[in-house]
Amino acid sequence: MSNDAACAPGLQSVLAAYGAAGGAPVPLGAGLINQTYAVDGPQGRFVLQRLHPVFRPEVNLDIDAVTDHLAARGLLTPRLLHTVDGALWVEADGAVWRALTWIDGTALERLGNAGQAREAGLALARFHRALDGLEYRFRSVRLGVHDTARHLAGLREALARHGGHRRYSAVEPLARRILEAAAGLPVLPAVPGRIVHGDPKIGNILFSPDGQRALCLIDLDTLAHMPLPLELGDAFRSWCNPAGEDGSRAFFSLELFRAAVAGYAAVAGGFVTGTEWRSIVGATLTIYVELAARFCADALNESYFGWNAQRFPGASEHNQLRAESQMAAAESLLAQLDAAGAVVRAAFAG
Ligand code: GN1
Ligand code: MG
Repeated sequence: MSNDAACAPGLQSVLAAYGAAGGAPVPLGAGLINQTYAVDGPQGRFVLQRLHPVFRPEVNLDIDAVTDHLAARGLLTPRLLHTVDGALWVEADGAVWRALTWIDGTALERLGNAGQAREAGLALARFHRALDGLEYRFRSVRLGVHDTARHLAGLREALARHGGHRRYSAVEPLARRILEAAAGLPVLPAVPGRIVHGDPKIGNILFSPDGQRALCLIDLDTLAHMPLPLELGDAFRSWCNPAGEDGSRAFFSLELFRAAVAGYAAVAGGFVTGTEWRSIVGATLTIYVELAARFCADALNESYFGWNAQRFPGASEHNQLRAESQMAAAESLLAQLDAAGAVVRAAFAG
């Protein structure tokens, strides 16, 4: 992952703002959007993040309000640190930086077993339950996050714009496959939004250092009102693919799905409506195809997702593999639709 911000000229002023002048940030985590570091300051270790410009600085007001509520409900959560001047973020070099409390734990890139899947389900359900009934108007609102039609249009546009791309002929057939799969997606019923995490992929759940227990959710920039099935679809598309997001042998694990859904329903069964839980499988399939479209478009645009220059010659290759991986998992789920539906029914109505 490119982490050139570690040597950004403004970094020392950012560290000073948090009372950690002279600290040496160490790159942390595998996020594709923000750049994240661990810093050892005089008051102890903390997390420092340089926000991607897709997020407004006011997102920090939302994180502050929601984590306040989570903490008041007894949940473990990262909290924003104030600067020595009492601010929730710092602007330097045209970027927004913020700091968060350190929680000892490990972020997994893929689930290893059903016990972890159940833990992830419990953690996400506790998060949703704690926010159920919270009245809050978000200061930072990103439109069209799961507007699948918009993401598909973005893919078509990338095809139209990048006919001369060095990898066009490799990417184009995959793009056609994604657009074809999209045409067969179920129509999801409209449901009222709830306050959700917005990006509950496995890497955004912090596990205990031994990997046995899910401690809390991290990376809270995508908090939003959103239909619950889309949130759950985004969680399960990630959690139930044991190959991870850029593995070459992606599939949908019914075993992980069963454990994750059971964990989720054990805590949230009481407030999830029938319309919501009946849409979970269709939403999971939808998010696979939607995210495949986003990765595939970026295989031509090469402008959005972070990528690993140690493993791939270019952003295009990395994003193509990610798109292929989402599609392989989607096709695997498609072949197990009835069984997946039965898993959800057993958990919520059994
Ligand atoms: C991005 O920042 P990160 O890696 O947690 C992306 C999500 C995708 C995810 C796929 C703001 O999340 O939408 O699902 O990559 N975040 C944004 O790994 O686009
Ligand atoms: Mg993340």
